[in-house]
Amino acid sequence: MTNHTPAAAAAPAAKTAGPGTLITVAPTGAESQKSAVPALPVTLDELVTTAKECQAAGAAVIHVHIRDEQAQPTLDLGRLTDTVAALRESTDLIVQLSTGGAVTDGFGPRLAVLDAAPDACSLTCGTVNFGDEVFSNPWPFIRDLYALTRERGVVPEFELFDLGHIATLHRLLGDLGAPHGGHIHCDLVMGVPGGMPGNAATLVQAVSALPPGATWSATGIGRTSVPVMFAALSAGGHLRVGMEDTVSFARGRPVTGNAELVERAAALAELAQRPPMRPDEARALLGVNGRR
Ligand code: KMH
Ligand code: ZN
Repeated sequence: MTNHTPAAAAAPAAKTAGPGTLITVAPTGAESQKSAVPALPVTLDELVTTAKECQAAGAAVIHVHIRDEQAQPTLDLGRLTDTVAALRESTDLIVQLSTGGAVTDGFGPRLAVLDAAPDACSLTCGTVNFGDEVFSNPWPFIRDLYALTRERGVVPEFELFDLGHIATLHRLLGDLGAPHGGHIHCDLVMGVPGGMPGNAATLVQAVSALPPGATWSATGIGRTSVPVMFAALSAGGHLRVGMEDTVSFARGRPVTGNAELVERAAALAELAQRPPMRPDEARALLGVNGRR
């Protein structure tokens, strides 16, 4: 007597260990003030120190916003270029510059971010209410930014704050073709007041609408950080964490530094049996070429 029952014959082949988890750290953002959040990295030294700690904790990508001498958000090209160089010098992380900037930044300076020649950049696929503000991303800007990423050989990460942004992503790919590197990677930014909510049902709906073959991370803003992490891991996604997205580690407990957010994400990824990817594995996944 064998155990080759019809049920056993129909069972899928055992899977080897699944792919790892890409962890992106977004350490600073443009919204929090240093005076209110002293642990926020705002100088180049603070950013590089955080970056090294986060790489050691399991991050493979760093999503970068920078600040000026007064710790205010800036898109100053000289500072951006120095930041890219310093992060490359001190870490193996994929350097992804924000092209979103702050809600007050104009389209010209946001396009000029690519002059700093990062490995990768964020590319938001639509306008969204952003608390009391508006994060403006009209179609002509999205199209021009995407065309520029292709021209400059910068790998875009498509930031999706709302389900409608996914329709724009399809339009972009249909009109202009595949991104540099050939791979589509998205980040679901959930829980922004004005964008899609940060919960499992919305995440599953968003993922089902993504282009075939796309990979994705998810980010839960504020108190949605932890539920979105669990939802993303259970649905096969990757993670973005950092003080851009949440400054509370738990209710009433401020974040002491970005590394503890990456450590928590890495621990959950280990529990999910999809350990953090190394930067070289992330480069292969995302189609990021060697250092220029
Ligand atoms: N600071 C937000 C207005 C991005 O980096 O591309 C936009 C943002 C998105 O953070
Ligand atoms: Zn950002």
